[in-house]
Amino acid sequence: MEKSLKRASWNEARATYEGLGVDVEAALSAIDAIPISIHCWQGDDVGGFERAGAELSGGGIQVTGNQPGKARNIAELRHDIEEVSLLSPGPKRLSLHASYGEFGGKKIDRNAIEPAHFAGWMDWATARKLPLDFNSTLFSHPLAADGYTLSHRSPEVRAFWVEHVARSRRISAAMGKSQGSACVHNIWLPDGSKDSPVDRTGFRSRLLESLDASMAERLPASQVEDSVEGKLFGIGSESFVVGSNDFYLGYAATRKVFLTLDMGHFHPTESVADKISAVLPFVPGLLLHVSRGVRWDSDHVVTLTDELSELCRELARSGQLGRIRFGLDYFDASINRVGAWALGYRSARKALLAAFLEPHARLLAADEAGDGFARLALLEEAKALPWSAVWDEYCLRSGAPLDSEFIAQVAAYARDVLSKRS
Ligand code: RNT
Ligand code: ZN
Repeated sequence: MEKSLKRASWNEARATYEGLGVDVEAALSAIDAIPISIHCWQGDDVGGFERAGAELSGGGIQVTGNQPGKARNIAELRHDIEEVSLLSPGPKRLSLHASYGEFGGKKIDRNAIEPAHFAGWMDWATARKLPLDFNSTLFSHPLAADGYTLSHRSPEVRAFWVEHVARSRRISAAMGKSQGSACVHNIWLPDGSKDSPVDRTGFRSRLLESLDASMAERLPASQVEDSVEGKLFGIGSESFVVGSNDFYLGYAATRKVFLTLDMGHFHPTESVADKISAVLPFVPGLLLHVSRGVRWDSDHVVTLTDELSELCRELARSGQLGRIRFGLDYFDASINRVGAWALGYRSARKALLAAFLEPHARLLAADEAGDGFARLALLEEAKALPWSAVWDEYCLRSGAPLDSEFIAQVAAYARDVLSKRS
C-alpha cells in the first residue's frame, strides 16, 4: 500500500520537475557519480585501535556523550560500517585515520606505520567495493600532548611527525594503487594556543618547512591526493591556530595540493558554499568535510541545514565535480552512534539530490537577465519542490530503507547488536 502511494508521488514529482525543465533521471545519475566518503571515526568516538581502550585526547576536538554500544575493536567497527552502508543509499568510500591500523597488539608508533598495517582494511574494503581515503593522525599522542606537532619548537618532535605524515602518504598511495582510484590523504593538525603567542611567524615557518619535508617524496596523483585542512579555532586553541585557512590556502595554491574546507571551521557568518568558486581556480581540488558547527563545536551530526543545501547547490553548479571530493566529519556519542552516522550520510545525500534537482536553466536565465526578483522567487519555489518523492524512489531503487523505515532499522540493529556490547 505504502509503496504504491510512493509510486504515485514519484510520478507526480517527475512531472512537476519536467514542467520546470528538470530531468529527474539525469539528477539521479549525477548524484550516483558522487561518492560520499564515510568517516570511520563516528563508530568509536575517534578512539582508534592502537591499543585496547584507546581514547581521543587533546587536539582541540571533543566527543561528548556515553551512549552504550561503542565499537570496541576493528571487527565491531567494520560490522557497524556495514550497517551504515545498508542504511545509506548511493556510492560510498571509507575514510580511515592512521590510528585505525591493525597493529596485532604490538606497539607500533606513528613514525613506524606501514601499508601492511592496513592490508586487512584494504582486503575488507575491496571485497565490499569501498575505496579508501586516509588521514594522518596528529593528536591523541604523547608527542602532541602540549598542543604542537609539525610546528613544534623541538626539532625531534617535528621530525617524528614529519615521518608520520610521509608514511601516511605512502600508505595512501598503496591504497590508491590497489583500488585503482586516488586515495584522498587529509592532513589536519591541532597546533595552536589558548592565548596569543608572540612568535606567530616562528610557528608558521616551522609548519611550512615540516609540511614541505613530509611531502618531499613525489607520489603519483592517480594514487594519492594530499589535502590540507585549516581551522578558525579549537578547544584550547582559541587565540591561535597555526594551520589557519589563510595559511593552507596559500600552501595548497603554491604546492598544488588539495584544500580541505570543513563546514565547522569558519566563522558562522562565512559561507563555505561561497568558497568553492573562489578557491577552485587556484588549487588542484577541494575536499569538503561535511559537518555541522554549533556554537563552539565544529562536529555535530550533519542535518539538512541551509548551509548544507547551499554547499551542495554550489557543488552542483560548479561544473567541477571531477575536482571536488566529499567526505563526512562529525562525531556524537550522546545518541545511537550508528543511527547518527547514517542520518548524517542520508542528509548529505538528500542535499546533493535536491541540489541537482534545482531548476538550473530557469534560474540561470533570470540571473543572466538581471531579474533579481524572478531569481529570488524561483529559488524560494525550488525549496518546496517535491524532492522527497524523488528521494524515496532513490532509496527504493538502491534497497536502502525509506525515511519511514529508517528509525526502526536503526532500532533493530541497536537491539540485536549494539546492546550486546558492554
Ligand atoms: C578537526 C578536523 C579533522 C577531524 C578528524 C577526526 O577539527 O575537522 O578533520 O575532525 O580528523
Ligand atoms: Zn574536518
